[in-house]
Amino acid sequence: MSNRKKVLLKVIVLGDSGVGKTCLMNQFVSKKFTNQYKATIGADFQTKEVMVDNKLITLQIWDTAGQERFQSLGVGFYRGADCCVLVYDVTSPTTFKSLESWRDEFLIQSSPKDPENFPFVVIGNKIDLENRSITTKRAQSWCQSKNNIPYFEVSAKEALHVDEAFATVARNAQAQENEVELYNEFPDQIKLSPLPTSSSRQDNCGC
Ligand SMILES: Nc1nc2c(ncn2[C@@H]2O[C@H](COP(=O)(O)OP(=O)(O)O)[C@@H](O)[C@H]2O)c(=O)[nH]1
Ligand SMILES: [Mg+2]
Repeated sequence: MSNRKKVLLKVIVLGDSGVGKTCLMNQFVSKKFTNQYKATIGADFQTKEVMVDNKLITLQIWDTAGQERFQSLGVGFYRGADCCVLVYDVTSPTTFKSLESWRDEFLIQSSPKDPENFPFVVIGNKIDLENRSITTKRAQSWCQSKNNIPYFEVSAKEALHVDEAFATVARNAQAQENEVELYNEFPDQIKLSPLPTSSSRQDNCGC
């Protein structure tokens, strides 16, 4: 049954201003890159259909509109996300350091059911530039320390590895969605615990 359902997965892209979030999304969705720097205004998200394990899914990718400067994106931005992409610029150490607070902010704002296993993907962008300052090893070890977040180094400008990164985003978002569906399919199981004894009933009174 669930195979015939249309699958729509929400992906949000976070990271400091200027790391290339909008360019990455445009490269992935429209295969376009523009050097013009302009804040995203209007459209909150773009969609793209991708195949994951022979199944067509629609990714709804949410981009910020410049408000990331103030880390105030509003709860609607985070709500119902199936995957969170954290982006930094490999030539900018500050943007790398910010990954930690973007991850924390996401977990606070979206409060996923299973925070430890929520699918993040980290992207180091602008590898076409000469002056990189964060080594692959350093970024990888941060990702490993956060429960093995998949890590990709890309260039939105040169269209390097962008599709690979988003293929993993799609696959992991899909896996997350399946887990949520499974959980929702059998809600009655939650009620099948034995009746509490009088002492434990006091413990569980919810006061
Ligand atoms: N060299 C290079 N510049 C990039 C790349 N991606 C984005 N940029 C530039 O970085 C600046 C910020 O990009 P933008 O997508 O607006 O960043 P955002 O604020 O995170 O959305 C723009 O001037 C882009 O042209 C890249 O892969 N390589
Ligand atoms: Mg932007």
